[in-house]
Amino acid sequence: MTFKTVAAALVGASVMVGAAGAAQAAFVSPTSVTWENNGSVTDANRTNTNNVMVQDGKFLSLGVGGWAVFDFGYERAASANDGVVVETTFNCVTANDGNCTYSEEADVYVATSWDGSYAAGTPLTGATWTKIASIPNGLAQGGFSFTIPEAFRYIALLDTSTKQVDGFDVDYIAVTPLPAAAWFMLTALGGLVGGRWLRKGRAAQAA
Ligand SMILES: [Ca+2]
Ligand SMILES: [Ca+2]
Repeated sequence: MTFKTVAAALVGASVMVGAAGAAQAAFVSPTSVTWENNGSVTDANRTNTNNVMVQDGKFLSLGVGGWAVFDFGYERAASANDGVVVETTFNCVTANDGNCTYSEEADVYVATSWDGSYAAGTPLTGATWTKIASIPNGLAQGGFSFTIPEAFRYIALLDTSTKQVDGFDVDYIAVTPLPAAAWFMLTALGGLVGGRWLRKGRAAQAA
């Protein structure tokens, strides 16, 4: 392999990675939101589930110990999904534990299926929920990103706040899937470059 060929292959690789990166940044909002008011959220501006669809400062309050389930439409494969949650806390000053001094927190769960059921006091039912992250509100004002390590269709946020009656306030939630086609390109390219190096190595040995 000449130097020019190597350079061309590397330029090609960076273009492909760039394309994949752009695709990965495409945010997908939930197709529906199920939220159960636990009685502690009374402001009409905090009870609209559509508020989570756009990052705009309008939010859905979970209520202390409350929860919401976000349906992302269909089961998504185990690899290459990231999630992001934006929380709103006015005048947040982040303390050492990651919470604002006005602290609110939520745990993140995922499931591939959910029967839609819930029960007071045991909010996460009707599915095999797996906890994948905890979000302190001080780290979520600009967006808290987390990796989703397994297949999922549903994401649930369960409020774990201890003090503030309105609980964790969800301004925005989305997932950022990397399309299968992008993975295919990267894998194929990796094989191509690797194969060339391998052949070069063998040629050197033969000489
Ligand atoms: Ca808040
Ligand atoms: Ca919003």
